[in-house]
Amino acid sequence: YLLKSSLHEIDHVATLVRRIHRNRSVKVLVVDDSRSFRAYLVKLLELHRLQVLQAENGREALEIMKTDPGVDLVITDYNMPEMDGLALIGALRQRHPRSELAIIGLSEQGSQALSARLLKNGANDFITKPFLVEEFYCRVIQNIEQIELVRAIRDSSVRDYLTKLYNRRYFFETGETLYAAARRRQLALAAVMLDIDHFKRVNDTHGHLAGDRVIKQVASILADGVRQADLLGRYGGEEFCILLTGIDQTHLAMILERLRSAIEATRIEHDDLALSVTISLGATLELTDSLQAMIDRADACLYRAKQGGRNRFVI
Ligand code: GH3
Ligand code: MG
Ligand code: MG
Ligand code: MG
Repeated sequence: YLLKSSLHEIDHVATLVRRIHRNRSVKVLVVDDSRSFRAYLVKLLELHRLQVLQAENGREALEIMKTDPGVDLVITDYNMPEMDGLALIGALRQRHPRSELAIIGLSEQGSQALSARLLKNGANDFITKPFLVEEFYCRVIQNIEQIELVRAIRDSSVRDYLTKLYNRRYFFETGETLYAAARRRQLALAAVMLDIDHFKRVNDTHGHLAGDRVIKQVASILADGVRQADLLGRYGGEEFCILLTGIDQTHLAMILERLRSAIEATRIEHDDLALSVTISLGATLELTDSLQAMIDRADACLYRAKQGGRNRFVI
């Protein structure tokens, strides 16, 4: 019976891990001064294809966290030289809120006071050594799932469901900050509006699903075509907006042309068809009275690009 139940447990763990992996790879940092125990933890985690980093004390762990922003979960021992688990957890929580990083503290058996202190210092959970493998997996997975859930909720409030780009509300919220900084520090800022050409034809000829597919594909090409620092959003239906910082006229023209030609060159597969579309773009570098005024100006340029024959940009 015991064997059966533990096999069932491992199956359950595999299902949970698969669910997490669907989204992306999960990164775990293991912190323990005992090399052999660390190796054991790493093996358990890697068995389920979790990506694992290691540190042998708190100080080393903090260094890794500074250089690698992608860690989802830290599992830390308490008793370590240089910097112990409590100090590490305290330091980590200065920079990484519970909504972004899960921390599990490891404590020795019979030290309930320590477990409480780990939690009080900011750990989400603790595991008492020695532990059952099933318990270890369950706690690890539950903590990762919680982080993923918070991320999903946050994403759904700022991202557009179809394209996963930022929605209009988030674009303006964050855009206002970029705009204010550009005004204050006299930095260059470009506002771009773009719209898919004759998009109604796609819907009318191939149906709404094909239309959705096209919008998604265009969004993904745009996302690949802008820098990490640029702000790209879905403005509405088949219209997108971009804010680019620290850019001059020549560079802006280059980027707009690159986006235009990338979309023109793409064949979008839908059923047995290979669809192609073009976009028109309008942009301005003038820091007018407000972000909305800049967008309006870019929109006026977009209108001229449409009037001029589409599949082009106007600055
Ligand atoms: P133009 O070159 O002048 O932009 O022509 P157009 O046909 O693209 O004109 P318009 O911008 O007026 O049409 C946009 C159409 O996009 C109208 C609307 O039905 C469709 N649309 C808006 N949002 C979505 C969406 O999420 N999915 C799909 N499939 N269609 C959408
Ligand atoms: Mg130790
Ligand atoms: Mg439109
Ligand atoms: Mg259009």
